[in-house]
Amino acid sequence: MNFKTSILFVKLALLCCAACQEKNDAPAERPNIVFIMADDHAYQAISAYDERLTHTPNIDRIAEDGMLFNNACVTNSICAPSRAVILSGKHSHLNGKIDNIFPFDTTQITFPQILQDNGYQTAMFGKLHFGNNPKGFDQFKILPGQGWYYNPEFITKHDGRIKVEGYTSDIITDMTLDWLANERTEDDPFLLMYLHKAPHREWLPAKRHYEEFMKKSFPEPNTLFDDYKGRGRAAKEAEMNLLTHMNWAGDSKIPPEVMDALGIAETAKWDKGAYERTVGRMTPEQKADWDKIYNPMIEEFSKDYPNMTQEQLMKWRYQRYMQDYLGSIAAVDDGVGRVLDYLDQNNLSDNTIVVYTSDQGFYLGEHGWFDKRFIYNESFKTPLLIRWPHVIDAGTTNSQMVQNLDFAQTFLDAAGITAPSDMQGESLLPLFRGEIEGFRDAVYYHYYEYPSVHMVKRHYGIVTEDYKLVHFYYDIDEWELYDRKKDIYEMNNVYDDPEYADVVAELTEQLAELRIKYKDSPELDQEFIAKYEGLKRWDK
Ligand code: SGN
Ligand code: CA
Repeated sequence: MNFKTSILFVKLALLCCAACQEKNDAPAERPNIVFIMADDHAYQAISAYDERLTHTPNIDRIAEDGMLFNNACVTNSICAPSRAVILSGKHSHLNGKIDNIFPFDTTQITFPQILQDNGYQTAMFGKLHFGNNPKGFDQFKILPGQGWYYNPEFITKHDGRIKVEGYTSDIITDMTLDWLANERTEDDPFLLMYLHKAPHREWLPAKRHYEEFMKKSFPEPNTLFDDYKGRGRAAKEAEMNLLTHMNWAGDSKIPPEVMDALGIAETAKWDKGAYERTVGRMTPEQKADWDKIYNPMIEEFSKDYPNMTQEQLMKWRYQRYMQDYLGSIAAVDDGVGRVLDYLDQNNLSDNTIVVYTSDQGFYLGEHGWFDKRFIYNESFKTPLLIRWPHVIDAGTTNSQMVQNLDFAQTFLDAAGITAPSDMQGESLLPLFRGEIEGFRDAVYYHYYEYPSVHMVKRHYGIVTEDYKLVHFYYDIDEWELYDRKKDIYEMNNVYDDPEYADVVAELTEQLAELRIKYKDSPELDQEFIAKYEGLKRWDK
C-alpha cells in the first residue's frame, strides 16, 4: 500500500466510524460487493417474482436471504445506456450514452474507479457492450460487443483478445470464480461485476438444458394477441411482434435451408445470417449435440407448417421462444448458485452485498412482443434482489420506485464514501433498513434509439405509483396516460378522457419539474436528434 492510499484509508476509517455512530447497525468492515447482472432477464422469468414460467432456485436464494424489490425500474430500457447509468450514476442525457450507438465517454468518473481509488480490489467479467474498455478495474475479461453464446472471444485487461471454447455463461462463471479464488487477496474488500450475456437474443441454451426445455410448454400471457387498439401509433408501429418480426432462423432456429424448402421469407435481412453466425460457431461435437434435440423439432414443424393458421403459428413461436429464452436462463441460475456457494464456503457471505439485476426488463410475449425499450411495464420494470446479512432482513420485500440510477450511490454509501455531487440517484441504504419515508415518489424515463431496430419511437415520461404519463416525439407528437391501478396491462390510453383531465394537468407539471431537476430539456432532445441524424446509421 503506498502513502497516498494509507492516508485515504485513515480518512475512510474515520468516515466509517462517524457513520457507525449515526447508524449502529452498519457493519464495521467495508463490505464486498458482488454485482450480478444478466442481459435482458425479465422479472417474469425469475421464480421469486413469478412461478408460472420457470424456476430459478439460486437467484431466488438472494431474495430468501435478503430483499426483493417489486418496483425496480430503469431510466432508459436498453443495454449499453443502462450500463452507463449504472456505472456513472447519471441519467443518459448527462452521461452521454443515450443509445447503443453513441460511444461512452470514458473521461467521466464511474463508481468502480472511486471504489478502486479507495482501496477496493475490482474485477469485471462478461458483457459490458460499451465499445470501449472499463476504467477502474484491476482485472477484466469482457465480451466484444454483444458476445457469442458458444466459443466466445474476450477482450482482457492483461492478455489481449482471447478465444475460449465452451458455453459463454459457464465460462463467465469460471472466470469469476477463478478471480475470487486465485487473484483476489484477503487484505482488501472487493467489487466484482459478474455480467451475463444470457438471456440476450438469440437465446442459445447450454447442452445440459436442451432436452428439458424443448419438452416444456408454457402458459401464454393473456395479451399475446393484443391488437394495440387502445393505444397510439407508438405501440402499433413498433417492430417486435413474435409472429411478424422475430427471426425464423436466428431466433426460432429453423435453419435457412428449411425456411427455403417451406417457402418462409426472412423477417429481417439478417434473419438467416443470425443463425449462421450463432449456431454456425459451434464445433462439430457441439453441433451434433444440438442436432440431436433440435432436428426432431424442425422435422415436426416442417410437417405441420403448411396447415398452420396464423394463430397457431403465433402460439408455436411463443413456445419456441420461451423454450430457448428460459433454457438459456437455466445456466445463469446454475452460475449464480456456484458463486453463492463459493461465498458461503469461504466465509465471505456475511460481509458481502450480493445484487442480482438485469440491464432492463423484457417482453415474454406480453402484447405479442419480444425485446424492450418502451416505458410500458415489462420493459421498464427490472428484477432486483439484494442480500446483505446484518443490514437487510431475510425474506423482506420493498415496493419503492428504485432505479438502476441508484446503484452507484448505494455502493459508495455502503463503502462509507461520499458520492460526487453530480450523481443523480439515491442511496438505497435506508430502504435496506426498512426506512422508506421520504423516498422518491416518481421516476423519470427517457428512451432515444430511433429510428433503429424494433422501431420504438423516442419518448420520455413520468411514472408514479398510480399513473404513467408519456410523450412520444420526433416523427410523432402523442401523449399517453395509463391508470396503473385500474389498467394493469396498460391497454387503454386515457390521456384524452375528461375524467383524467386533472391527473393529466398535475402530471404534466410534475414531468416538467422532473426534467428540470435532472437537467434534461427540449434543447438537449434536439441536440441528440441532430447528432444521431449525422450518424445516418439505420438503413432497414
Ligand atoms: C440486437 C438485437 C435486437 C436488440 C439489440 C439491442 N438483434 O440488435 O433485438 O434489441 O441488439 O439489444 S439481433 O438479431 O442482432 O440479436 S441490447 O440488449 O444490446 O440493447
Ligand atoms: Ca439488454
